[in-house]
Order: sequence, then C-alpha cells, then structure tokens
Amino acid sequence: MDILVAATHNKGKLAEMKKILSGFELRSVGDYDGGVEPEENGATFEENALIKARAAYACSGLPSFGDDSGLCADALGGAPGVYSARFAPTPHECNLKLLAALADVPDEKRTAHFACCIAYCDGDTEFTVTGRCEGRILHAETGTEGFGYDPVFYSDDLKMSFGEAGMDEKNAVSHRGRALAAFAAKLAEMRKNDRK
Ligand code: ITT
Repeated sequence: MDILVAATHNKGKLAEMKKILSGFELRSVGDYDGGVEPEENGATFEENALIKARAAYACSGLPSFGDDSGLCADALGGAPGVYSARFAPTPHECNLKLLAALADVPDEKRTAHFACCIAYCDGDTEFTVTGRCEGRILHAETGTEGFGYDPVFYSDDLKMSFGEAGMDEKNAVSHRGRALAAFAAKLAEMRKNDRK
C-alpha cells in the first residue's frame, strides 16, 4: 500500500484523514520530526498548506501532504481565518472569544464558512486542492463531537452543529472532507498516469 505522510499534529484532523484516505498507509509527520512544527507564516491557507507539506517531505523523504484550514466569519471580515488555531490559547477559549466577538450580531449576519487547502509534495510534484462548507456561528457551544470550532458552527448542509454530527456525517459535507475527496481523486489520477 502506498505510504502518505500527513503533516498534522492534530489528532482530530488525522482521524478524519484516515477515514477518507483509507486506500493509503497514512503516517503522521510526528513519527519523523520529533514534534517540531514549521512556522505557519503564510498569508493564505494555500501558502500554509504548502509550508507544511514541504516540511513533512523534507524530514520524511516520503510523499507528504499538509492541510491548512480555518473558520471565516463574515461579520469579522473573514477572521479568525488563517489565525484560527492561534485565536486563543485553547479550543474552548477560541470558541468563547468568537462568541463574544459576535455577541451583538443578529442571526442573518452570522454567516461563516470553514475552508481547507491540502498541498501535496513528493520532491517532484506539488499541487493544491481546496474545499469549503457554509454555515453560521451559533450563540453557544452545541454538541460534544468533533474538535476545535465544531460546537459553534451550524452546518447549512447538515442542519445541525458540527459538534452534534458524527464523523461520517461531518466528513460527507465538511471543508476537509471535500478537499480530501478532491485530493484522493488527484492521487488516483497520478497513479493512473504513472502506470502508463
Ligand atoms: P496542524 O497544524 O498540526 O495540522 P492545527 O490544529 O494547528 O494542526 P491548522 O493550522 O490547520 O491546524 O489550524 C486550523 C484550526 O482551525 C484548528 O486548530 C481548529 O481550531 C480550526 N479548524 C480547522 N478545521 C476544523 C474543523 O473541521 N472543525 C473545527 N475546527 C476546525
């Protein structure tokens, strides 16, 4: 089975990736880099995904991919966006800070989306794919499933918060699920071309 190194230290993300890329032996970059993470100083999800994929390839020497993702709230001009992971010290505090920032914002202006960019790097080839999902920010944390901002994000597709959705339900519509599906399709195309 082909090996792919996932440039993430986030266990929630890795679990979702393993489900969707089940045709690959997925390893975590943590098995190679001793926990050292590259500085995600890109201005876009795409730049950060490439930084992660290149760093994972540099330390593993194996085909690697990195994902950068985040939550963009329209009423906050797209924040926290690429700063989603650094918005506050813990995921719960991130949620509370977001809810406080939107405290006076009415329902119709609480629209938001999750975005995910996946970058692939194997020393020869690099490419990126993206996925997004639409919804809005709730008024309180709802549900205990998932991770990060899931409890405050109401999914337009699922008609419930990601915090209430099972992993399979979330993967079917989520930004990462969609980006991973596009990524899996690209990998399949590459494999097919390699065999020609
Ligand atoms: P790695 O860099 O090790 O992959 P990370 O948690 O720092 O892990 P990102 O840099 O991609 O990941 O930061 C994205 C943040 O956005 C993440 O920490 C969550 O707070 C949030 N996020 C991304 N996808 C999410 C999802 O599906 N559900 C909830 N929150 C999510």
